[in-house]
Amino acid sequence: MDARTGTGRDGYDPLGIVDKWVERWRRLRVFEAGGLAAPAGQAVEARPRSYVVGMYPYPSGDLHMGHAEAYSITDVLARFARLRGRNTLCPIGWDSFGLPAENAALKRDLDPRDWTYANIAVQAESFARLGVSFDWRTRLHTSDPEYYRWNQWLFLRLFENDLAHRASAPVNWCPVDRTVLANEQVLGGRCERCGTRVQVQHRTQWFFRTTRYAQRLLDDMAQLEDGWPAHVLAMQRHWIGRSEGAEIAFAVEGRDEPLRVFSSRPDTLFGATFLAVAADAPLADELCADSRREALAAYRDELTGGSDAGRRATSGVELGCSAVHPMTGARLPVYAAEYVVAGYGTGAVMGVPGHDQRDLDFALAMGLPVVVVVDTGGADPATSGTAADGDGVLVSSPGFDGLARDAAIRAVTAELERRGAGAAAVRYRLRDWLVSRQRYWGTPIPIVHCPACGAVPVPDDQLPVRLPETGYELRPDDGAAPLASATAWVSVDCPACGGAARRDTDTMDTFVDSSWYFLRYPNPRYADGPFDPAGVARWLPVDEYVGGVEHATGHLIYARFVTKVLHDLGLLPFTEPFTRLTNQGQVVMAGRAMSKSLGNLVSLAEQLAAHGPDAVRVTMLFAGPPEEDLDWADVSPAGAVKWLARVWRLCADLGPAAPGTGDPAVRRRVHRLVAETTTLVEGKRLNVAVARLMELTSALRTAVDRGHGPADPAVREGADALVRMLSCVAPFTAEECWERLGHAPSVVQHGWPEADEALLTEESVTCVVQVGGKVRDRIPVPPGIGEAELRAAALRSDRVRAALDGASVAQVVVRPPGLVNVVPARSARR
Ligand code: ANZ
Ligand code: ZN
Repeated sequence: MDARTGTGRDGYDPLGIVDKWVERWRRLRVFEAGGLAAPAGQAVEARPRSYVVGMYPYPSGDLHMGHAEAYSITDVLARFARLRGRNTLCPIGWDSFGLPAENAALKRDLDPRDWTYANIAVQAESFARLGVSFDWRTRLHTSDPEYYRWNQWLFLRLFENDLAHRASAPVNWCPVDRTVLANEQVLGGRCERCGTRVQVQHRTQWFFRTTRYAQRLLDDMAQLEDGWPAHVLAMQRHWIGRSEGAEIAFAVEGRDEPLRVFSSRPDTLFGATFLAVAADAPLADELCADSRREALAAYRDELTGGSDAGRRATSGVELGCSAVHPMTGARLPVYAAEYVVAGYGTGAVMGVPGHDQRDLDFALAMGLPVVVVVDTGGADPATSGTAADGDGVLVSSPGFDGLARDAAIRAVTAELERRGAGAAAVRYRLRDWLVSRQRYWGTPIPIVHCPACGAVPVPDDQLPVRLPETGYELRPDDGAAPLASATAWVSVDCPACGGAARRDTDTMDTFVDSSWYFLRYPNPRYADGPFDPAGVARWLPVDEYVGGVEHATGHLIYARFVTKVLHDLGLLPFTEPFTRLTNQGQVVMAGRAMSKSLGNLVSLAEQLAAHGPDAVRVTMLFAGPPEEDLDWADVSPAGAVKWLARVWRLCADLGPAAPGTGDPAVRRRVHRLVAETTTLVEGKRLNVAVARLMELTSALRTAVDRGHGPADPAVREGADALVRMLSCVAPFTAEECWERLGHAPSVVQHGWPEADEALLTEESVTCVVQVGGKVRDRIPVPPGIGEAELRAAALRSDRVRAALDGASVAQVVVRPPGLVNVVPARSARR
């Protein structure tokens, strides 16, 4: 079916109505929130507010199917809140710093700015034509100096409060491209661009101390139990990864400092047969004997960069020193091993191959002894290759044998404390947030490095530190960070001593930008701080936050962290930024994620051109629950167009309503469906809500065709209700229908329909009343009627009395609600 011609739709033109409404909504300013950023204390709005935020987009090109899905859901929630009388703010901005702009600029030899802002312009236009009810006054771009200056401000507040610090951390280095790669540019240990094996290099980089907030990030989840999906909370809990155990000190021969390890199983101490430290950390260098340096360097060369997941447990290199067991005094070898993570615990482990699988894999690969110290009744790990990690009692642990796990942990920890060789400890899997990026298109870090003063913060009144717009190389030949090539920009006077100094040449992770953008929306031009306190008081925290589950641990942890920091600085009155969270699923094609290389990319622009924005929105919302993946191969935008055309025709067919309230059965049906749809949207069961609207459409059509006709006031009432509710999912069509029903100027200004409680009681059913087995009457009764009540109703019937003709009643058989049989006494009329 060709949408343009309107074939088969009696003139319904889903594309022809778009511009008209985009324009009219703009002119009427119907999506502008009341008193957006009015001064503090000024009472502008008595209505309760609703702040509905979709995670802001990255401007990678035009909008795609994923955007359409996410913002269709966001928009339904916003429009629903608005119709229900809430002062609603649905903001929009762009996450416009980031690597793709830099890659596109490199490839096409242009300025990342031009690429970025051109894409933003295209997306903004597409959003408008998708009918998303944004309040465009909130518009912000994180790559604007007026925005990123506040990233720098935030950085400085963290720095002052000892929440930003520098430490050495590994980066992925591509020796061919001579550049640092982001983790997402490393595929299977190789450079995404040239396929070369990535090397690990160490650089001093900036971190935010998220670990200081680990326990509060856990504790405050209590506030989110009702509003966030349970699996997102579970993912965060796992990501933060609280672990209880002990820190244990092993003396190292020839070294003053002991080697400390963190173990969640101090009860297995007597099974430790080696120690291992993270291969990519300085600790390995400190422990390494001179004779082993070459071996360590060679081992490091083959380390693969990237995520922790791919770390092999079966390789390592001996460092040539020995550690002393704190209980037995045994000498244990010390290794550098890839499977030990530098950032977790102390970056060192005691290897207990009997009871830890990775230690066992390592020990078997290295030919190290395997000692069983917990009797779990399982097979011998040394021969089976499977660590005995079950419960049991201690064995071969002099002084502790026979103790079960918890008691053993307590006893061994107490003994370590007595000997000054350890203490109970809590560790978190969560790591400090590495915010330095060796990239150009990001927020410059507001620090100046002075040979005399060290790392000196740029004074607030010198912010923003602007990105140089010229005189830089995106990929300098010397392999340095792009900003280091902007020599004129880099040289600066030290803010502290005035001497010659250099700017920090890293830029910030773009997750810094997105950790607080929702605070700025109410007043994006605010110049006295990152956000307007009055706007924040009026709109925050976010009532409904919508975005992909891929942000469950990254963005949503960072935003929670920054919110808590700002709270602690006295700048925010709340500790959690997002009260309710909805995750939308992915749009896939024929069971697979859409991708250019698979050739299964569905173009949103083409879908919009073929079916119009309303049908695309309806298709996405109707396909399944918001959080589930949506397979475009299984849905029918043409079907959605047909339904919308039916609604449109229904409204076109209705004449002026006759007086009165109309057919009571139709009214009851309408009000029941309004009540159900309301509950469904509240519960975010949007696909079922759309199904109810379809049901209402059919019911009204039937009533027009077979019932009291197009003038029935009940049908008219139903069509009004249908169109108001429809405006949340298919706003363009709803507006056209609203006009056809004789209203003006926009359905947005009219409320969500209210269901009349009195009409929600169930309709009556027909009860057959027999006398002596012969049907004598049919009476309407409520479906839930009780036995005694039904009996009385049947005996009241005139027809039943006539049939009895004076005979007395011997028995009444009552089967609610459908049947009553009155048995007359034999004596009568015989
Ligand atoms: C000895 C031991 C014996 C361990 C045993 C476990 C089982 P969770 O529970 O996730 O916190 N570990 C400690 N630091 C590490 C690091 N930096 N890199 C890799 N592994 C590390 O894990 C804690 C356990 O993970 C610690 O307890 C340690 O191994 C290991 F039967 O110590 B265990
Ligand atoms: Zn200085």
